[in-house]
Amino acid sequence: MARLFLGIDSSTQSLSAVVIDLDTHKVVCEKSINFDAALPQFKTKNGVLPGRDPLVKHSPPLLWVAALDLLFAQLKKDKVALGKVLAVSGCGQQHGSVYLNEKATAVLAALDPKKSLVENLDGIFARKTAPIWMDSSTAKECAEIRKKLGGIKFTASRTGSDTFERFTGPQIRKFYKTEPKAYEKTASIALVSSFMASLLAGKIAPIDFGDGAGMNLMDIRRKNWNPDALKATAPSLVKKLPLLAESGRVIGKVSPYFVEKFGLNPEALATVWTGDNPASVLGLGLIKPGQVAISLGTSDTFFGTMEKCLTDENGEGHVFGSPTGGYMTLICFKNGSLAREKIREHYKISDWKKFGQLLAQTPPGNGDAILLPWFEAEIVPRINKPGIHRFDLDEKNAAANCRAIFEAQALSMRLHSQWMQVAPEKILATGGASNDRALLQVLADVMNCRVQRIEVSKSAALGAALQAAHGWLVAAGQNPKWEKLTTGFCDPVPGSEIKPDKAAARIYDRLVEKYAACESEAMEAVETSKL
Ligand code: XUL
Repeated sequence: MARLFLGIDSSTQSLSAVVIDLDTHKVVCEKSINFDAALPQFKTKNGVLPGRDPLVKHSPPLLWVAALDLLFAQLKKDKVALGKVLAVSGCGQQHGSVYLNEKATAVLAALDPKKSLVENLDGIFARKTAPIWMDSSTAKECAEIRKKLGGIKFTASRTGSDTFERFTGPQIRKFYKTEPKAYEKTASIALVSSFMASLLAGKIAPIDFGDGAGMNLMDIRRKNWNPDALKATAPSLVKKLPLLAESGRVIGKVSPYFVEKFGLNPEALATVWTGDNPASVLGLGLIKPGQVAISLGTSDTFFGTMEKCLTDENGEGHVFGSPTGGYMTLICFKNGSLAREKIREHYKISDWKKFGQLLAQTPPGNGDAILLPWFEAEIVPRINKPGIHRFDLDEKNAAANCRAIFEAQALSMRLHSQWMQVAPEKILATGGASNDRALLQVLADVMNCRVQRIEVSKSAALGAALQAAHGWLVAAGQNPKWEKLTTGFCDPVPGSEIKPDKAAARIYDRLVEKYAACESEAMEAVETSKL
């Protein structure tokens, strides 16, 4: 009998499933439910409820619940062999929080298959909506918690990150301050990931070390709730938070609801879910310490894996527990494709091929010219006031500006990932802009390491399916190796490897120093409003 494993990704705009076959090492099915299109009655736009305050971003948890019913119905309709699924795992958009009342435990334990999941769960919420990762309305709470924890460096070294508006601790504090009665009625606080896992398991699920690290509440080294962080956030929090556990750990058998309604294997195991980024790290095959992937999208994201826990004392990067047991880091640069496109538009360059040709007319290092492309407020480094800064760079020189934007982004990644103390052997590049060889060559030269493209469809849901398989094998008393488990699922694109040019790499070893100095100068000037 085929050994199938189901991974589910509960993301901002959709709920996706990937089913893998562990014997053939093949993906047997991929399915997605788009929230706005499939469930218009929840009135979301891109999965988020419209509202008056642009800083507030919430979603209705019942939307995710309804989508889970639809997803399973679709899998059944497509004749996916749900009866052969041995374990289910998943991941969720990080940081979002769901507030449950005292009825939740009993309701979860007795889900009635004759009713929909929404009808079953309607009465279990202490808060109708869930703040999600796009919410940035908690600047005050961030400052309060950071202060109580002893500043940026200490907050980051204890919880893995400085306080951030979207992180769950500051969100919980805001809820406690603004709706104290509803906070008091909250019996249990879940993350999106642990909430969805609870539906599958039919009981309150643990939060894992990956997603738990995105809360500013978990001790990143000891992997338990940090009493000081809990105290700095809200009262009685320890009673409201579930247990912490490693992702993929078996919680129990799946709820009979899914067995009776959709024909899921009654012996299938429900496991602990994780965050979408930790799951993607797995889905991209980053299973050994020191492996790095860069996703070149609207924002550029740097993912790295580390064996030991090091934290960023500047508080710019995040450290989460990795599903493979060590640690992973996530550094998000907001001015990614967005900034590249702005430069292309500014110089009226028709396409990326032409852009690459212009770039090739200039030498690596660009004659020491530097561009700081903060078209939007930047996350890394923290820049609240957008602005473009040129140092020894002529704005009229289109070719030099084309090179400058790519070099700036790669130099910034090199500079701001130094705290990880990881010298990658190879960087995997993914996302829309990873098709651009000119960009990847600059990346290889600046990082002085090989760069190869990887294209994995639904990497988060795939990571979750692999996590389900791992959890099941562990529960069966085996000692599965991640390397063996991931073989064939996430291989980089053959023939796409780019080698660094040694002479160019030496130039960038020097230029990164100048880049850092320009960055400090511009940041100081922004702070003192000289620019
Ligand atoms: C990570 C973050 C986002 C969400 C997106 O810190 O906020 O990547 O996880 O789903």
